[in-house]
Amino acid sequence: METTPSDTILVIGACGQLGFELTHALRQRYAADHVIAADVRRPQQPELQEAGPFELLDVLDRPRLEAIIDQYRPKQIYHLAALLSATAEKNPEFGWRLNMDGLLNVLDLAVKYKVAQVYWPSSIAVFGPDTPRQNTPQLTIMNPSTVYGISKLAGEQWCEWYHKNHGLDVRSLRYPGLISYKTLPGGGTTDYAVDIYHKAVAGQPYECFLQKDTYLPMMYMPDALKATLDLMHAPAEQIKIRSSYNLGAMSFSPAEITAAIQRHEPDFEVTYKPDSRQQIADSWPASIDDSRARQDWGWQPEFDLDKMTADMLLHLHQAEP
Ligand code: AKB
Repeated sequence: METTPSDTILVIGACGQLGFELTHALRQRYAADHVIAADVRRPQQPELQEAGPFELLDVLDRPRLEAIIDQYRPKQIYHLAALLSATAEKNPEFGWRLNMDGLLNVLDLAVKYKVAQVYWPSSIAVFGPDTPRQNTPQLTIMNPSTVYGISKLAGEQWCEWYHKNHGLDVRSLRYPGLISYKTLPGGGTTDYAVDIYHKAVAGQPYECFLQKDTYLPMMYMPDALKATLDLMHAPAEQIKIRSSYNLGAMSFSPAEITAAIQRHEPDFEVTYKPDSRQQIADSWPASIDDSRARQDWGWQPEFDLDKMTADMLLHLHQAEP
């Protein structure tokens, strides 16, 4: 175990796609009872509650958040609760409030209670239709066109502001679409790249909500976990960017992921029926330049499309009843 009793970690949004796996990874790495999982709803995955402490928490309920921080005195907070791009577009007022006020509650209380480190995820959604789409640089035109993207860009600036003005050690990554066999995403534009594997394994055709040639940056969950933990463990002087780091691993289109799956499941069929998420995808980068993350703290992904596809299909088939 790499921990002492004071090394308590609070994960807010622990029942989500990333939160569930990150909580598990942290509990594997540290003493499980020092990793406090918190979410607005009770976990559907019983292990999240059985393997360590669990607290019901709406991050917008500041007194409750403060009570939890006061009780556990966490050394680190991972604040992951958010509405993703497609859902926030349907509920812009709540999307803005949750994504913005939730972050400000966490940053403010982290300063008040001298929390040593805060992690908060940003996204490729901070970029917009005016951004160069290929190999999108760290610093470039942003102009996001979604509520989610606007909230992530504003959140990045707040992280930088808290670092500069309060010395808060807050760190962040701009995740691409995340793909996992353990958890489902909820309400994102990149969700098709998870759904498609589930349909393939179920032996059913898939109707894709993006056009076949829409390229987006994507990442397999083990790489996302590694990036997050590597970033958080890097010495503070190596963290030169306090807004959020570009992070890349692979980039593919629906046609390419279909072909990768068909190399294992030749009868798998995909049709295309773009919906409102197409417009969001069209405003995002097709690929990401993550050279700053590679230079500053040694980021290096392990999974490409073929390696991820083999692993996803293996695990999803193993989980079949
Ligand atoms: C979404 O599609 O909204 C997210 C993201 C790229 O941040 N997966």
